Amino acid sequence: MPRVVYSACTHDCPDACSVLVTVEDGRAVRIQGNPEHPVTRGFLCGKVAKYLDRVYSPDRVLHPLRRVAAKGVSGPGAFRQITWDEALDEVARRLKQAADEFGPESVLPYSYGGTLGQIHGNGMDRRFFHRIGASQLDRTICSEAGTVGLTSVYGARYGVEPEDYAHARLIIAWGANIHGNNIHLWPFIEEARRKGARLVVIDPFRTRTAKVADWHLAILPGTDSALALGLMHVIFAEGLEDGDYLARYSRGEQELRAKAAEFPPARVAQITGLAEADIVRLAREYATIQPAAIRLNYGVQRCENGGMAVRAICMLPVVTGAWRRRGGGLTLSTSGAFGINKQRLRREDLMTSTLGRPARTLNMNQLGRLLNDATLAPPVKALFVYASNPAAVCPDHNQVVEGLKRTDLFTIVHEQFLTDTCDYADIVLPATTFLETKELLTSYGHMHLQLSEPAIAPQGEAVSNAELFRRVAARMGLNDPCLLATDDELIDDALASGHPQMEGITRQKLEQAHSIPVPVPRNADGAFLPFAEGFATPDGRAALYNPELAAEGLDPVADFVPAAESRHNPVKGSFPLELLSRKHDNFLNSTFCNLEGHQRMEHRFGLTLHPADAAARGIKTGDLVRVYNARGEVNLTALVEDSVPSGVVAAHLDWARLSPGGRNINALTSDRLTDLGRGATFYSVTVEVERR
Ligand SMILES: Nc1nc2c(c(=O)[nH]1)N[C@H]1C(S)=C(S)[C@@H](COP(=O)(O)OP(=O)(O)OC[C@H]3O[C@@H](n4cnc5c(=O)[nH]c(N)nc54)[C@H](O)[C@@H]3O)O[C@H]1N2
Ligand SMILES: Nc1nc2c(c(=O)[nH]1)N[C@H]1C(S)=C(S)[C@@H](COP(=O)(O)OP(=O)(O)OC[C@H]3O[C@@H](n4cnc5c(=O)[nH]c(N)nc54)[C@H](O)[C@@H]3O)O[C@H]1N2
Ligand SMILES: [Mo]
Repeated sequence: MPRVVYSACTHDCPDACSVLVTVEDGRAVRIQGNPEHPVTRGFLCGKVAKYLDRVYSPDRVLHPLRRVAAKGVSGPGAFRQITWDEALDEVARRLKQAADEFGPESVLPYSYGGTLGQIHGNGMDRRFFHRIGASQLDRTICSEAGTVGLTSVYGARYGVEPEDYAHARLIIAWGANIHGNNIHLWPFIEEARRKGARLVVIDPFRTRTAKVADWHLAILPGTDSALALGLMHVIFAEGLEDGDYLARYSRGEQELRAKAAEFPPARVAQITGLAEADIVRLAREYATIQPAAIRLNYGVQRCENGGMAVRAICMLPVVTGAWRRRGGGLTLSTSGAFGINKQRLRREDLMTSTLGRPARTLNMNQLGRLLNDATLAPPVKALFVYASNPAAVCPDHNQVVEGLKRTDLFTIVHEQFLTDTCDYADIVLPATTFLETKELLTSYGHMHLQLSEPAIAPQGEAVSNAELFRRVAARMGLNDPCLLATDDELIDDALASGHPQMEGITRQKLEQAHSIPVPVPRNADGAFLPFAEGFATPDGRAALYNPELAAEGLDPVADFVPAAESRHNPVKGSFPLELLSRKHDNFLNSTFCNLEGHQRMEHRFGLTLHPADAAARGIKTGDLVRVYNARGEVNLTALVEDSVPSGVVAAHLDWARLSPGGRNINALTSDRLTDLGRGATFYSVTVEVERR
């Protein structure tokens, strides 16, 4: 008899879908979006709708493997199958050896978005590395600039819930590719549009979302802080602000007024590449059409000045009082709404048991630099990669590869497939998919906590992340009870926070209900208006002026500071074209790039150029082009279109091994960090292009 299992997609996406898996004789035969889930609403994205192809792919890694070829040699022939016993012996021995010879901080964990589950991405793995005293990884490749920007104004990391977009009359998708990256928000936007709402997209690239919007503003990359300050300039100049809201719930209004005064529309037009009249019109519409919701996504903060840009954008709904109304305000992330007990899950306190102090922290965006740095003390001697594919996703790819090739570096990769990173692994260990594990899942795009049940048994000899670190810990002779905890015990630890937003939520209840909305305070209409009457800062006011920023040498209000590499700052080492190294709509960062069904949905290895830039270089659609800067070069095929502004080119992330010449777009990106949050700067890159 077929049975239906309640699962949840743990991939790195704001939608965190509730997934129904039909299982027959131990095999998953059907996957669908849960029709009863308030955000999933019965459909899956194009990537996960085909997920069974991934789970049952003949290319899955199903057994432990040991490298037999030189590092850099790829494919199954590069490895020999070994037993788990042999693999664990070698891993335990090499980790101990590194710790004995160079100190425990010579071990570096490297993980990110393979799974967003609390148990497998944020639990036993962290306990293990804390216990052995390994270096800490600064996990800032994705969202940290935005997180710091957002919380520097509001004091918390939540906002308008997706269901409430149906109530908005004006929606701005700001650096947010909703159709590609956040498709489950779309039905709520469409509901609002059926009732007359307008959708404005602010994105240098004409995305699928921009194509179907009412208005697309193709802003130049890295200039959003100027636009936000310019909009506030017009709003203040025309008296369209909500003075009562500002007086009650903000601090620093006068300083903001003074800063906004420096950004008249003419100056903003010159910086952003937008028409002066459009800036004025957008400001008027934004201030007068209420409720107005801004879906700010992470695109903006992948620029070097992205922290400040997020900060400035977050001030807009404070100035207009948009937060007062249902469907008004802003969403960057909802993850702060979940009261998970992170300390109890991760056990940072364990670090002191080996080291007597917290371990050093190394930034994941600078992996290449770190691996090649002869002065780093101690050097990284053992790299343990899981739920990430740094040889594809990390900036400054050539440096990363150079470092991964080091013969004195012992690299372990826990994976589902032989990825780019496995090309440099000494040991590859087989990992389960989300269909094979129990998991507790929050979301950064909605406010429903989910418990995902395993639908099928682990395939081959694959193990979950938690099981992997239980096994490695045991083999190293570590017998702390917290390293033996079962998945259920980890879930209980995560839920036992005493946080009001976890009130009454237990594992048993989640096992029954599968998905539970976090119990935030709601008004008589059932609406959650997070900042209608103040903010989550210590004084309850939005920090339009934040003195902590001054201490870091930044403008305590906000400012436009051009990126080191940009048209606004043509310093030595800059190239004439700004590159957007974007994500594919039908892959998820580097996940799915190797699957044929997913490949068929994408136009790969293209470089989009504006007709003016193409003509100046004698390039037409279909030409092979060399794209280069001081860090590297890639070979792509030109696509001449006006879907980017002149002076901007765009390409997509893919596997390096599958890319022409074996190098992907990150051969061009830099490991420079953002103004706030030490984040990655994938969208602050300059290049030159020539016909090959
Ligand atoms: N299909 C699909 N879905 C995904 C992912 C994926 O790879 N594919 N990745 C997942 C992950 S890890 C994340 S973090 C989220 C991210 O989701 P998003 O935050 O939407 O992230 P991005 O696609 O990086 O950027 C969004 C848009 O910002 C634009 N942009 C770039 N520079 C600027 C700028 O300076 N100003 C403005 N205004 N816009 C700019 C880009 O062109 C892009 O269209 O999506 C998740 N969902
Ligand atoms: N040029 C450029 N580079 C980018 C970006 C960009 O927009 N442009 N986006 C950046 C962003 S926003 C992010 S978040 C990062 C993402 O970078 P990563 O976190 O590395 O994400 P993925 O590329 O999805 O790779 C995740 C890997 O984890 C594996 N995996 C999945 N589930 C599990 C599991 O349960 N256990 C284990 N052990 N492995 C698992 C998958 O097979 C996959 O190979 O990439 C960044 N890199
Ligand atoms: Mo991300």
